[in-house]
Amino acid sequence: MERSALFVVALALVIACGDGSPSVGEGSEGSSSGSASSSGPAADSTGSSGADTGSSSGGGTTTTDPTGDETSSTPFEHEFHTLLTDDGRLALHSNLPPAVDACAALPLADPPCDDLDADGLVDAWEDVVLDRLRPLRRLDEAEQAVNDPAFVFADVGRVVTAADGSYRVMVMLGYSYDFGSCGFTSHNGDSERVALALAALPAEGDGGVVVDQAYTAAHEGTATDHGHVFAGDELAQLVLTPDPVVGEPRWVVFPSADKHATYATLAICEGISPIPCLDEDCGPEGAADPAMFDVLPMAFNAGELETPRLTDLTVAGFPGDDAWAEQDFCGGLGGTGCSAPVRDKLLVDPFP
Ligand SMILES: [Ca+2]
Ligand SMILES: [Ca+2]
Ligand SMILES: [Ca+2]
Repeated sequence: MERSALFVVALALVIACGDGSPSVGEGSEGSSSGSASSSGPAADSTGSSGADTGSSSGGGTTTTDPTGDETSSTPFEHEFHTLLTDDGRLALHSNLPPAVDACAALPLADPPCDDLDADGLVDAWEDVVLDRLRPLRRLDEAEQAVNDPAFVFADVGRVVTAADGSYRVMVMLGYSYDFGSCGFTSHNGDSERVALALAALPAEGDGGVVVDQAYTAAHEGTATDHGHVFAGDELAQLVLTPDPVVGEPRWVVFPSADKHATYATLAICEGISPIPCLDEDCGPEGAADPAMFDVLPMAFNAGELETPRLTDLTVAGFPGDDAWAEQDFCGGLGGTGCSAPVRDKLLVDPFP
C-alpha cells in the first residue's frame, strides 16, 4: 500500500553518550559482516549502517588477521552474528568479553572496553546484544499506525548483569500512540516491552550468549495481564525470521492491532478473548505485502538509572519523554493520561 517510509529498518544502534546529552554519538556496530572495528571512525549513525559495508558473508563470521600473532599492535575486531543452537534457541556469537576487566586484558590494540553506564559490562557488547537480540515487530494488517505517516516507533533498551551472573535485556517497544479499542481507551504514547534472560555460551566466543528465557508483556500490570515468560521447552514457540538486512536469525513478536500488546505467537494473540473489544488481532493475514507490516526501528541503549547513556528521548523521536524520569511516556506527543514510564519497562526484571 503506502507509507512504506514508515518502516525504517535500522540496525545501527545510535548511542547518546554521556551525562544525559541528547547528542547522537557513534553507532558502534551493525555492519552486515558482523564485525566492527573498535578503533575506526564512528559508524553511520543514521541507522543504516547495517547495510553500508555491503559484505554479506552469510553467517557473518570473519577471520582475524591471518598474519597470526596476537600482539598489542593487532587491532581488535568485534566479530558477531546471531545463530540458532542445536536445540533451536536464538544465540549470539561474539568475540568481545562482556566484562570490562576481561576486555581490557585482551592482548590486542584498542578493544572497545568503554563502560559509560558503569555497570561492569562493555557497552559495545551491550549494544550488539540489544541490537541483534531485540525483536522485529510484525503488525496486524489493520494496524492504524501503518497508514499514519507521523507515527513513531523506536526501541529503548537496557542490558545488565543479573544477580546470578547471567544477563538481562529489557526493551521498551515504543509507539507514539495507542489507538485503543472500539473507540475507547486511546492515549498518547504506548510503552510496551519484551525482555530476555541470557546465559553465557562460551562455545560462541567470550561474548557468546543464548536466550534462556523470554518475556512478552501484554497489558502488563492490569486485570487482563497476558504477559508470559517462555522458558525450557516453551522457548521453541518463539518465532524467528531471517533479519531483513543481515539475514541472520531474528526474533519476531506480534503486537496486537492498535493496542500493541506484545505476543510471541499469533495463536496466543488470537486466543485471548472472543469478546468484541476485548479481543486481540495480530499478524498481517492476507496482506499483499506482509513485509510492510514488519517494523524494526532504531534502537537506543539507555544505560543505567544512576549512570544513563540516554535520558532525553528526543533523539528516539519522542520529544518531551525521558528514559529514566518518573513520568508517563507520551510518545513525543505530550499531554496527560499517557502510558507507563519508560523506566518501569527497563528496571523491572520479569524473570523468576
Ligand atoms: Ca556498560
Ligand atoms: Ca547497561
Ligand atoms: Ca498499548
